[in-house]
Amino acid sequence: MVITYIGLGSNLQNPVKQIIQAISELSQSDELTLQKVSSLYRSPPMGPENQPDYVNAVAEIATSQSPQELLSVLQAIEQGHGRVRGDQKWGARTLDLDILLFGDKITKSDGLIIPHYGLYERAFVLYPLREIASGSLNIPGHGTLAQLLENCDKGSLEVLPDRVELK
Ligand code: ROI
Repeated sequence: MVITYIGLGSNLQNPVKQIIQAISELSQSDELTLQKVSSLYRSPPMGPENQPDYVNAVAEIATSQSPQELLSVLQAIEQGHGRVRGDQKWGARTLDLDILLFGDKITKSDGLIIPHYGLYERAFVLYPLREIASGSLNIPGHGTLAQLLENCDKGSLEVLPDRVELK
């Protein structure tokens, strides 16, 4: 079993609902075990500003799958949420599921870059991750989670009141 962290993001079609639904789908998947989920966070879009605010969360998952197999599971969930790929780079999306970390693995192959390139400096990833992981978490090639957070301003990242219940 490997511990992996998944970043969830949405800014279309009721983003809070999209994220809660995606978490529920992850919890029902036979291929993985959902262990922890952060609060939901709202932040203005990073990148093109002519799109709605985002809702983000981070989930901890244990899996015996390979990174590529896990990616396929995540992409199937994205597609179930009407995710259209090939649209504008960094454009609005109904659901984005990113593999942030996969144990201590570093990989760059077949469109899969782990750790995720956005992990190192994005407040909407690092703060939710810190909620469910220790500051001493190793970010392969980049020190610890606590070290990354030292250089990451919270900006206008905001915790939402919506709760996610894990059974
Ligand atoms: N901005 C925020 N705030 N949250 C995201 O999840 C997010 N995802 C993206 C881009 C378009 C880079 N901006 C984002 O893919």
